[in-house]
Amino acid sequence: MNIGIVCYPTFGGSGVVATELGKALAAKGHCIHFISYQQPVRLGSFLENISYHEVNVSNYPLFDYQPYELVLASKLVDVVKYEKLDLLHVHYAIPHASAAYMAQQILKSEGIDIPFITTLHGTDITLVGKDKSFEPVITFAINQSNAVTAVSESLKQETLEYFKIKTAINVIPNFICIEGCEHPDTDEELKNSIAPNGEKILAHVSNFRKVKRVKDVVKIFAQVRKEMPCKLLLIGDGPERHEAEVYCREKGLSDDLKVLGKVKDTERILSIADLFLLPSEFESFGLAALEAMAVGVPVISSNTGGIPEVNEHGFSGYLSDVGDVNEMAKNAINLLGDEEKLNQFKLQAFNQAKKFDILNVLPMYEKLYKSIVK
Ligand code: GMT
Repeated sequence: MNIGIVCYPTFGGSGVVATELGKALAAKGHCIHFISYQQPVRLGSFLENISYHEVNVSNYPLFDYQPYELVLASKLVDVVKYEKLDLLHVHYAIPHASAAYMAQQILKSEGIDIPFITTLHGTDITLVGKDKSFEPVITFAINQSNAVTAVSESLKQETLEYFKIKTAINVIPNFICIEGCEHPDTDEELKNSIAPNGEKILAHVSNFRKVKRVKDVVKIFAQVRKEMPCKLLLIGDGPERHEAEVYCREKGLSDDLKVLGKVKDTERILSIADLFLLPSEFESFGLAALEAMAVGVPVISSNTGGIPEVNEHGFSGYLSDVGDVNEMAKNAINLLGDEEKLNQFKLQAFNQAKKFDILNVLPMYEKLYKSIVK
């Protein structure tokens, strides 16, 4: 099939999922056209069956805000026509679904039929989606989609609760490529440089937005550090990063904190960790937790949104109520302090991640594509 994938090119989960999906589809022989305002970070260099079409946003001085949705829709019309696409798959409803609808209508007026699938990722529905000013457009664009998917059952239910949705929502979970994670080469040099005396390593990956509760990450770490020598790796960047760093300075934790910023090879870095922390206020899925589990790192998380569909309590890690830092720290201390149990959880985390192997998930997307392409 000839498929156009529209996504955000950044480090966020929806862009990662869209890019990895496109790469996997291309490896199976489909022709994939990524359409975005920048080359997606996970795309890397040239790959067979993949092309990238950039949406050029001009900065005409009249516009305080550039009309991205319009240039995206125009780009979609162009790519669909000239690359003869069979289907558009847009990741993240805002503004991708409405841009796809606009392109679809323009093409229809020229006698070209192009179906589009919208994949809901989370904040498009839960945070921004609840902002009433977006609601009519999101509801309309979702309902006009030829098919809709959500990355967890929880997100599907949230969507149905907040929007009047008439289209069926298919749950297709996020995925991980297990091949290559099975025997990850632990980067001993990196491990020694982070924890030279064999300290336990806790890790957190996110975009450091409020919803991630990064302060809770640091508070959990502070409690664990009272009980055993340990290090905290903070991976990613965003508005809450500075506050977390300041907190560490004030509490005298900085010597055991390593802030890595945005990195592309998260798996390599995560594979040196003993525990992953995800205390978010909300997660539709929690892809970062799945990425940690795939390299055998158990997860201490909140029990919100779609996280319980990914992290199994008492198996791949532990779940607690949002904000229950004390319980999260207690679970972390128990696990890290018992080597045998920790190793068992590391294995179980990997086994849990296997359920989300791309080999199981890719056919679900392909089946859906076939059902809407004439
Ligand atoms: O987590 C974010 O803030 C980024 C956001 C995105 O769209 O990139 O992530 C959402 O989509 C991911 C991929 O489907 C999910 O794993 C995340 O749980 C979800 N984030 C939230 O729901 C807060």
